[in-house]
Amino acid sequence: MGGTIGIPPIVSFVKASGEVRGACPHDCPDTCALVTSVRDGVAWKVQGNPGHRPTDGVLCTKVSRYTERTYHPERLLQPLRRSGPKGSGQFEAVGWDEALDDIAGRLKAIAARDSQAILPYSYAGTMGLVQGEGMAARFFNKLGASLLDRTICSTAGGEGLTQTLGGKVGMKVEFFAESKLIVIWGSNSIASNLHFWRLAQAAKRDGARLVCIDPRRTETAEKCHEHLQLRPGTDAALALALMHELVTNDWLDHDYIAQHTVGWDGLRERALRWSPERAAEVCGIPAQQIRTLAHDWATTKPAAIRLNYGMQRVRGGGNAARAIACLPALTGAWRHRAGGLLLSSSGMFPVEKAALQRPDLLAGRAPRMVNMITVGDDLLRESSPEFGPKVEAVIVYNSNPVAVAPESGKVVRGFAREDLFTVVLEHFQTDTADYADYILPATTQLEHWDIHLAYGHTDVLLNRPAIAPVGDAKTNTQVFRELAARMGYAEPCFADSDEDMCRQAYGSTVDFDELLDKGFATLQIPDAPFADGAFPTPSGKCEFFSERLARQGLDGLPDHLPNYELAGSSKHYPLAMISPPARNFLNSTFVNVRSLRDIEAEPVLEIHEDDALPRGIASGAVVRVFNDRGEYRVKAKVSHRARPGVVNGLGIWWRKLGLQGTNVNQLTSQKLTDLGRGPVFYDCLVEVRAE
Ligand SMILES: Nc1nc2c(c(=O)[nH]1)N[C@H]1C(S)=C(S)[C@@H](COP(=O)(O)OP(=O)(O)OC[C@H]3O[C@@H](n4cnc5c(=O)[nH]c(N)nc54)[C@H](O)[C@@H]3O)O[C@H]1N2
Ligand SMILES: Nc1nc2c(c(=O)[nH]1)N[C@H]1C(S)=C(S)[C@@H](COP(=O)(O)OP(=O)(O)OC[C@H]3O[C@@H](n4cnc5c(=O)[nH]c(N)nc54)[C@H](O)[C@@H]3O)O[C@H]1N2
Ligand code: SF4
Ligand SMILES: [Mo]
Repeated sequence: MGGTIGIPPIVSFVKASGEVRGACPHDCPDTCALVTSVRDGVAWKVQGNPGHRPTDGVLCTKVSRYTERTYHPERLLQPLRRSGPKGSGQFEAVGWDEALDDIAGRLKAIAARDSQAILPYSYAGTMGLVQGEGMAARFFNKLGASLLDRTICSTAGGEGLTQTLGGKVGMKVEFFAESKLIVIWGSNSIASNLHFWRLAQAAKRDGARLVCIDPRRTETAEKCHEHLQLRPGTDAALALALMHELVTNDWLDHDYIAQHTVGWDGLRERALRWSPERAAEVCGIPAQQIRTLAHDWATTKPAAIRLNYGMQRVRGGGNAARAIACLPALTGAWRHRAGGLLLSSSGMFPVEKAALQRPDLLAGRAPRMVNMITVGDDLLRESSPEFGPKVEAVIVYNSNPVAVAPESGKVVRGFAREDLFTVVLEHFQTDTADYADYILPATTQLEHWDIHLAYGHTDVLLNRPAIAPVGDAKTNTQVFRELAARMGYAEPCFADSDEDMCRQAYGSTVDFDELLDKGFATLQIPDAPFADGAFPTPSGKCEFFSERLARQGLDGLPDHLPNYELAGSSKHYPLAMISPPARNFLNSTFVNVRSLRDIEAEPVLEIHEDDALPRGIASGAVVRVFNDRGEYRVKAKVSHRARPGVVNGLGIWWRKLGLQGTNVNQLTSQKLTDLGRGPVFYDCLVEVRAE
C-alpha cells in the first residue's frame, strides 16, 4: 500500500469471503443500505439490505450493477502523469511516491507565494463524510487554500427552506405512505428518488391522490392522477396563486397561523395579487388546474408535498422554495405526521462538522471563497484586488467539473491553461481527468470506510470496506494524509484513521456499536416534528416574513422572480431548455458503464412536435442546439414529454462519449440564483436547427 511511516493502513477490516454491510455513496436522496457479497476477496454482488426500512432490499438499476463499475476494465489502477499537451488525455504511469513528492513540491512553491492560489474542487461523487470533506478539508484548512462555495446542487432551495422553516428539515419520509394527497413538485421521483416513489405508490393503493408539478411529462408525471405542466421557473407564481385561493375561500388553519407563523398579513396581501388567472398566464397552465389543486390541498387530510431540487435551478429558485414551504403552515398540514413538506432531511443529522473538518486549522486566516459554479470564469481570471490571486493549482476530487459545471466552453478553456497545475483523484479518466497533470486512482465505496447522512430519510449509515483497494488505488483520505506528511503538517489529526474519523463524525450522539452491528442507526426525531410549531428559525415559527433576509436588504416575503432568460424575450433563442438527469446515470457518474449507457443509447433532446415540425426536425435526426454561449449536437426525439416552447436536454453525458465532444452544459449559464448563490441550469434559452 506504500503508506508513509506512522500512518495507519487504509483498510483495517476486509473479509475474504462473506457479506459486508455498507451504504450507497451516491448523490441520491435514498442513501440505501448495501450488502456486498464477497468471495475470495472479490465482490460479486451488491444488493439492498432488506433489514433497512428505507431501502427495503431494493436498489436502483445503477447500483445493482455496482461490481461492473468497480471492476470496469477502464478503472484507474495506478497514478498517471501527463505526457502530452493539456487535455490530450495522454498519460504515463508513475509511482505513488514520485507523484506525491512532485505534487507536494508544486503546492509548497505556490503556497510560499499565496496559498489562496490553490483551489480544491469537490462535490458529491461520494456523499461520505470521511472520503468527502474529511481529511481533505483538514488538509486545505491547514494549507490556507481558497475555500470552495459548494453550491452546484441545492443551495437555492436549501436557503429558501432555511429562511422559512429554519433548516433542511421536514416530514419523515416513511409517513408519505399514509398521506391522502401527495404533491410531487419539481421531481422525477421514479428516476431520482425511487424509494420515495415506492411509498407514494403505497399511498396511492390506499386511495391517495398524486399530483405532479413539472414542465416535463416525466415517467413520474404520467403515473400521477394530475400533472401541472408549467413553464420552467414559474413555481412561485403557482404557489402564490394557491395561497390566493386558500385566502379567498377561507381554507386556512387560523389557529396554526396565529400560533406558529410570522408575517401572515404581508404574505396574505401579496398572495391576493396572484389570482389563478394571473398565475395561469405566467405558468402556461389552465387556471382551473390551480383552483382544483388549492381545493384539494386545503380539504384533503393529511396532505404532503415532496419538493425536490429540480424547481430551484432558475433565477428565482430560492424564492420559489420559500413560497412553497409556506403552504403546509397555511392549512395546518404539519399537524399530522403524514402532512407537511420534505425537500431535504440533511439538516436533521447532528454531524460534528468541526471535529471532522477542523476549521481551527485555519488559525485565524480567512481565505477567499470561490463559487464552484463560476469555475469557468474564475480559472480564466488574472490576479486582481477584488478576486485575489490567479488560480495556479486545482485539486479535484469527487467531482467532474468539465462535464457538470455550467458554460463548459469556458470551463474547458480554464482547465486547458498550460500554466494551471491540476491534480484529479478519480476512479476513471473523466472529461476533467483528461486535463490533469496528475491523475490519482481512488478507491470506491466497496474499498473504504465511510459514514453517511441522508437527505431523503433520517438514518445514519456506516460503510465498511468489502474488498481491498483495486490495483494501487488509495482512499481520498490516504492521499491527503500522505500529502500532509510531505508538507510537514504534524498535527495528530492527520494521522487519524478512517475508522477514527467515522467515530468522530457523530461523536456520542449515535451509537457506533449499533452501526458496526447493523450498518445503520435511526435518529430519534418526533413523528410530526412541527405539529406544535417549534421550527428551528430564530422566532421558532414558520417565517413567512424573514427578518434575516430583510436585514440583508432583500425582500422579506417570497415572491415570483421571472427567469433571467425568459421565454419570449429573445428573437434569436425562442426555446427554453431544461436539462434534468437521465434515469440511468447519476449526474455524470455511470455514463461510462456500458450496460447503463446502452439503455440511454445516446444524448437526446426531447422536443414537442409543435416546435419540431416548423423546424423540419424528425425523431432521430442529429440537431444543433445553440445560444451565445456555444452549441452542441444531439439526437432529437419528437416527444410528448416536452411541452411546447421547452426542450429537454437530458444530462449529464461525458463530453467525450457524446456527439462531437460536447454536452448540454456547453449552453447553460454561470448566473446565480436569487438566494444561496446556486446555479441556473434550467434558466436557459436556445435555438434548435436541423443539420
Ligand atoms: N437517476 C438519477 N437519480 C438522481 C440523479 C441523477 O442524475 N440520476 N441526481 C441526484 C441529484 S444530484 C439530485 S440533486 C437529486 C434531485 O435531483 P433533481 O434535480 O430534483 O432531479 P429530478 O428528480 O430529475 O427532478 C428534476 C425535475 O424537475 C423538473 N423541472 C425542471 N425545471 C423545473 C421548474 O422550473 N419547475 C418545476 N416544478 N420542475 C422543474 C425536471 O423536468 C425534472 O423532472 O436527485 C439525485 N438522483
Ligand atoms: N445541465 C445540468 N448540469 C448539472 C445538473 C443538471 O441537472 N443539469 N445537476 C447538477 C447537480 S444537482 C449536481 S449535484 C452536480 C454533480 O456534479 P458532481 O458532484 O461532479 O457529480 P458527478 O458528475 O457524478 O461526478 C462525481 C465524480 O466523483 C467520482 N467519485 C466518486 N466517488 C469517489 C471517491 O470516493 N473518490 C474520488 N476521488 N472520486 C470519486 C466519480 O467517479 C465521478 O466522476 O452536477 C450539476 N450539473
Ligand atoms: S443511487 Fe439512490 S436509489 Fe440507487 S442505490 Fe444509491 S441511494 Fe439507492
Ligand atoms: Mo445534485
